[in-house]
Amino acid sequence: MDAYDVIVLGVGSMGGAACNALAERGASVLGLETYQPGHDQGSAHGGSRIVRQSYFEDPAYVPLLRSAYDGWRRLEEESGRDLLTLCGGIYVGDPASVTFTGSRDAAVQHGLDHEILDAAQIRARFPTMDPADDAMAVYEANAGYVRPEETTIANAEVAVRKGAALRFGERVLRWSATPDGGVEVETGQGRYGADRLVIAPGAWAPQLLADLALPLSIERMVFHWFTPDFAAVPYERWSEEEHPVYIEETHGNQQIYGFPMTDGPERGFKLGFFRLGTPTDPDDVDRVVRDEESTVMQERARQLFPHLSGPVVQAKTCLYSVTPDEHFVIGAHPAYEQVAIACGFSGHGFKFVPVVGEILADLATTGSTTHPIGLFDPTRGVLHPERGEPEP
Ligand code: PYC
Repeated sequence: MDAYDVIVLGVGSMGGAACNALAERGASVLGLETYQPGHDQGSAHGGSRIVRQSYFEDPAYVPLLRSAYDGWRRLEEESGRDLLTLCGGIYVGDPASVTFTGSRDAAVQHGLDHEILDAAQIRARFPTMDPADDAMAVYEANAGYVRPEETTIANAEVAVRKGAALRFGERVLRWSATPDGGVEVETGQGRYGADRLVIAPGAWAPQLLADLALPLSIERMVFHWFTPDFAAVPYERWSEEEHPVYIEETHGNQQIYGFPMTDGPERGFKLGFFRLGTPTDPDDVDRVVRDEESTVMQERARQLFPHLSGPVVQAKTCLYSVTPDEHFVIGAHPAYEQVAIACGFSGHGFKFVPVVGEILADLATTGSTTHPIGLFDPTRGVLHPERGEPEP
């Protein structure tokens, strides 16, 4: 049986970054992945993912985001690929919304550059948008988007160049801890041994971490690309040269998010709902997007973008792995110290890819990390409702 320092299960976004970081440290690494790099069966496709630092989900994410930004630039240099575009980000909401107040509070607490805009200022600056009269926004120039497929391919290429062995098209059947404190992994093609294991399973966490019975909801999400009315607002105003990424939440309305046009006027203006996924089985996802789903999306989007009138250019499904508190799960496996796990990214994890790779490499090589990951503790009460702990 082949033996390695570390085996990584899942060479998608997080696992690929872990392979890269581990190989960088000189570990002998085997990465195992069911699909091919850049595939569209999981949570890392669709051309773009938001990056931002004024993080309304919790200011505790901000130090990780600073590290992630450094990591994005490093990965660009190492891979020679163009991954991160800082076109700005705007977070619009009514004055009491989490989107507005949380973004503002995170920016203030961490001294991040930002501007506060009211509805008239939003309209004047971004003529694609017509927000509610009481809307307020945080505008952050240091935000934008990253390219998910390119990222996953980049990490795989760089990891291999540094000596990692990556096996694609090989599904993991089971893993186990061995009596000597190592691990063993069985796939459809072979058995492998290692001192340490990293499990970065994406939407397949319920299978590969079945022993933990985490309360993860694997959800089918839909995103759409619509054609704007360029006669009303010209293409340039929708393009990444002038338009930021955005998140909007007004008066209890479900948050929407989206991107400027990144690849020319034909590709459409991409957007989606932040939540509103439907539970699914990652091996049996309904990939067909129905007209009704597009209509609901377009009607909601037009509350902010009245000129988003054109037809759907494209619609795609994607998978979220949602935890009850929407914070990630990263840390040592509660029963096996030689196993590090990362899952439950709840639809907002991609921007953290480089720093999660570093954290997983830390955990697999030293058993701890200096990055602040307390929020993601796999043993926290909300992930273990069987304990019946009171709500925090
Ligand atoms: O992380 O900004 C984000 C995001 C938008 C939609 C889902 N996640």
